[in-house]
Amino acid sequence: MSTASASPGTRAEGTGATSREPLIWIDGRLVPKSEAKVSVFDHGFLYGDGVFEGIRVYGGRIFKLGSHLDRLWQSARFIRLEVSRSREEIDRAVRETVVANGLTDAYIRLVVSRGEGTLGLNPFRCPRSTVIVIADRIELYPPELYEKGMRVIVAKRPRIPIAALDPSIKSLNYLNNILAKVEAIDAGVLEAIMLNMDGEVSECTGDNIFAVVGDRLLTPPKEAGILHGITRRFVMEDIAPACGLRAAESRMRLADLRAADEVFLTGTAAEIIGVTHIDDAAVGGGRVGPCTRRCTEEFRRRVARSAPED
Ligand code: PXG
Repeated sequence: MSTASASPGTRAEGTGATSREPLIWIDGRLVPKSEAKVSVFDHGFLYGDGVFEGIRVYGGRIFKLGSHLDRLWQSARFIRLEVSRSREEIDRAVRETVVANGLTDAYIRLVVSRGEGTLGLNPFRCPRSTVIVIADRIELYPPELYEKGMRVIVAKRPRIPIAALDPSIKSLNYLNNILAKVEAIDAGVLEAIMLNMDGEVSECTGDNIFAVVGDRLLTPPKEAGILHGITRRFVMEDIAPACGLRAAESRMRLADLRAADEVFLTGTAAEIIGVTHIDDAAVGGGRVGPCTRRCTEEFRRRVARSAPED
């Protein structure tokens, strides 16, 4: 989701933060970007050994920070990574980094890497994990894409199976997604639907996927091999009911998506965005449908009014 032209991230006036270098929080210190460095022996760099979160800030409120911290710790536990800071310390670090950069609407990247170790794979020879908080302007899909909807392809490469590396772990190892994203870029589009090894729809490279069928809002279940998206959950629990839609998890194949009334994607950066074509075939009449529009509006209204931080 990073190809975009729009850059609505706003730096507050009068803080001086516009003229200075961005400040990065790294292992307890806020340092200018040019000095924010990690060791070449960090296993996050050497092996993609670590976990991360991408988080939005709306009007100074950290959207779903509690849920992001829950997921970060779940991911860390799964890869047997001990986060070197407490939950409260990281909560504070996130807020401090946003304020220090004078940002009110932003994108936060929270990274916990395995830390510095030896050249061998053994993660337990890395004594202390490295924690990094980056707060930056958010790069979004171009605004007209929300109006017109977006084209996606179906990646030829399957989503990595749960048994090999559960996609619910938000690890630093994103090559499966990156290679599917390259397929999308080669095809001239911005996202790719990924199927699991059984040929079922799982998710996109950086977004979850939904189908509207009548008054039902369907999305692949966790067993399909997906990241348990925080936007996905917010849409299912809060946005769908407010829009008169009944949300449910449902295994689906491509034919189900193609036959749906509407298809849309959800993600921290994308929020909610309609899909008009899958591999050149129109879905939902090739337009952004009314349910997608209602959900998008409801989402925007809620985060603009008072973004929930739970
Ligand atoms: N699936 C995958 C594989 C993701 O990486 C989502 C779904 C949506 O989850 P949330 O919790 O954000 O609703 C994601 C998260 C980017 C970028 O710059 C996007 C994500 C992660 C990292 C980078 O495009 N999306």
